[in-house]
Parts: sequence; C-alpha cells; structure tokens
Amino acid sequence: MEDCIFCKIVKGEIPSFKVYEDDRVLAFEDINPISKGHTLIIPKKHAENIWELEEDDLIAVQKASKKLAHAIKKSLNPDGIACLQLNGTAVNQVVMHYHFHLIPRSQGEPELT
Ligand code: DGP
Repeated sequence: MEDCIFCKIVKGEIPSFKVYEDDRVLAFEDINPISKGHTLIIPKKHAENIWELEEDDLIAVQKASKKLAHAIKKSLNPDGIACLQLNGTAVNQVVMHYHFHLIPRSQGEPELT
C-alpha cells in the first residue's frame, strides 16, 4: 500500500523506534504513547483489519505480543498491560493497517478512555 504509514515504517521510509522484528511482524513504540512503553505490533504484509488479516499473521502478532509483554514486564514492571486492537472507524481505528497495542499501566494512573 503506497500511502500507508505503517507500510512505510516497514520499508524504512518513515523512522520508528523498533523494539522487535521477525519475518512476519514488526513492533515499534507508539508515536503518541498513552504510557511509557506503549508498543504497536503490526504484520509486515498490509492488511487493513482483522477481517483482512491472514491467520498466520494473526498468530505471529499474538506470539510477538507474548514475548513483548514479558519484556515490558521485566523492563518497566507495570501492574498490568492493556492489549487493544481496533477495527473500523466506528471504533476509532485511525491507521488503516492492522495493529495491536500493548499499553503498560500501573495502579493510580488515569483510566484509559
Ligand atoms: P488506532 O488506529 O486508533 O489504534 O491508533 C493508531 C496509533 O498509531 C496511534 O496510537 C498513534 C500511532 N501512530 C500513528 N502514526 C504513527 C507513526 O508514524 N509512527 C508511530 N510510531 N506511531 C504512529
């Protein structure tokens, strides 16, 4: 997808702070983090949402989320991690390339909105 921001990040045309990569997925810090360590995991192959996403890419994203959740727990020791994934403008998906948020949270922080 030529004008997809996340495809450009995959191709290295837009800079990002990468935290994990394998043959199917890329993970990088969210440009507008809700909390320290807010991470996005994306399939390298463009898919707009859960309906378009190939099952093998879904599995790869989920496996990466488990690895990264452990890494975040070890490095930042949050009390919890919110896993968030939006599909469609009706639920506020802004970037139309499937992505899975990992949002570390600690007791006493304001509610996610
Ligand atoms: P949403 O589609 O609502 O799940 O949120 C999209 C997220 O993508 C939002 O938290 C900000 C992030 N984002 C948008 N553009 C960029 C970018 O160019 N670089 C990075 N690292 N994150 C981005």
